[in-house]
Amino acid sequence: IDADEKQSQKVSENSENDAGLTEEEVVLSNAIAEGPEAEKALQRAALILRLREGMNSLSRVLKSIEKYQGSVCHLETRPNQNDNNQLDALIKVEMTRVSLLQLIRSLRQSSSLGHVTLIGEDNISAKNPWFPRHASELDNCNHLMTKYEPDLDMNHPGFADKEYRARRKDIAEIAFAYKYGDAIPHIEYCETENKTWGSVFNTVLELMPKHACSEYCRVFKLLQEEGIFTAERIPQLEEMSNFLKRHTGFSLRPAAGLLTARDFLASLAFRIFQSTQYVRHKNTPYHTPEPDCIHELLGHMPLLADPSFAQFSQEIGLASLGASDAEIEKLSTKTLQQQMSPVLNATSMSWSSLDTRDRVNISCEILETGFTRDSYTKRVTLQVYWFTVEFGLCKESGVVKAYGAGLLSAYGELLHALSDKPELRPFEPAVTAVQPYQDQEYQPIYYVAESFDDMKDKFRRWVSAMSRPFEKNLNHLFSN
Ligand code: HBI
Ligand code: NLE
Ligand code: FE
Repeated sequence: IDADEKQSQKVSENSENDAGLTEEEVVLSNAIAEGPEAEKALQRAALILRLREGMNSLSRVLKSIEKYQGSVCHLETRPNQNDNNQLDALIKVEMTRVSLLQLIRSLRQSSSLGHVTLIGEDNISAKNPWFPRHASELDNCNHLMTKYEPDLDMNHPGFADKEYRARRKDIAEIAFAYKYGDAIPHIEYCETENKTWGSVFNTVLELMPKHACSEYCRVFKLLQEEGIFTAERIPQLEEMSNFLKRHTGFSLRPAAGLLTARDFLASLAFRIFQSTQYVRHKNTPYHTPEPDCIHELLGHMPLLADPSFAQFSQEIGLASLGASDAEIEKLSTKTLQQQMSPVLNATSMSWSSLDTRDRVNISCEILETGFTRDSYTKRVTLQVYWFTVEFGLCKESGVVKAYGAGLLSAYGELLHALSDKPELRPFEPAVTAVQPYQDQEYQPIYYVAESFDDMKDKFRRWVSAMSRPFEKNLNHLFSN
């Protein structure tokens, strides 16, 4: 295994060949040209699992790997440091990319294996990157980050509320079961949920004229006129999806929670927005740490129905396909998985080959992520999506307005952003792409575009500098 690994590390080093392309870029173009053949290639991945029922869970995981025709190359287990009845396992597998995605999908759906949690995975191969070529393949793009979930995060407003967690889980299961082409399931929202929506809705309605950009206000009114936006009830994803389709061709599919940036951005390339369906906890209408349907509906939908903004969103999505992890980071926010990748790389060498102190640290970092937020929220994160689509500000006749969805769905942060507390800086993609920030509290820094159009122009120029030799071939993938 070790010899193999050195070999593959060598291949992924960016040595240039005659055509001036890096080896990675050549392989990327070949992968596109090979099409379905490339999908059959075997690849190796490291999975880190928490086995809540110890060895019993392990045998179920191994059966599942066998079922997807994968082979196990390496397996280590050790008792969980907090609970000796639980096991932590590092399993290295070799299988086709598609089977791997299916396996991961089934591991993510805890109910199918019972009490197994996938803590980390390291399966994005620079040699043979997989990305969806058709909207139906988004069925494989539903990887969640175990970040900010109420089950894992003590600071989540719903952490102590068992009933809330059960409800959130039920709604998330619906998203896991969803397949391309299905009708979006109708959710019967209860009175509490509708009331939470109503209070956010009414506050946004009140703040909008002064603080929201004109494109947002325009579509918001349209949604009110059509009876989709009212204070009384949470709009269904299905009716919102139909509204978007008519205006920009965007549509929705349900998501179970905070998706990895890679999966989330990939869907935008197909003009599909993956939307959560559960509602934030009633105690914190003004702000919640994870995306919920109030964030998606009130924050994202109005601008996705704006043709020029929809185009911009799709371009971010297209730019993300086949992009390297580093580029995805710049396009989005650094995902938990990517933040962990140095750790995962070390881990995939083998736990036992590391010195004992490192091993302890690694175990804390990976296995405690849900609990020790501080260990990663202070890490440097890099993003453009974050400072535009989520938290962007722009000028309108000299007045600063909000267009970011994370502001328009969280009036606590909206008022903070437009107060004199945060620092406002002019928007520049190359700068925002390397801007460190904390993603757990209100942002200390926001970027202000001269105008909406200026922001989009600047973004396009920046993206065109990303090296993707196969880009010219992308169009035919989307011709249907
Ligand atoms: N997942 N369900 C969902 N909704 C989002 O709005 C969302 C996401 N994952 C990542 C994300 N947004 C962005 O903030 C960037 O990381 C791409
Ligand atoms: N903080 C946002 C809100 O409260 O609406 C949700 C998360 C956006 C990334
Ligand atoms: Fe969002």
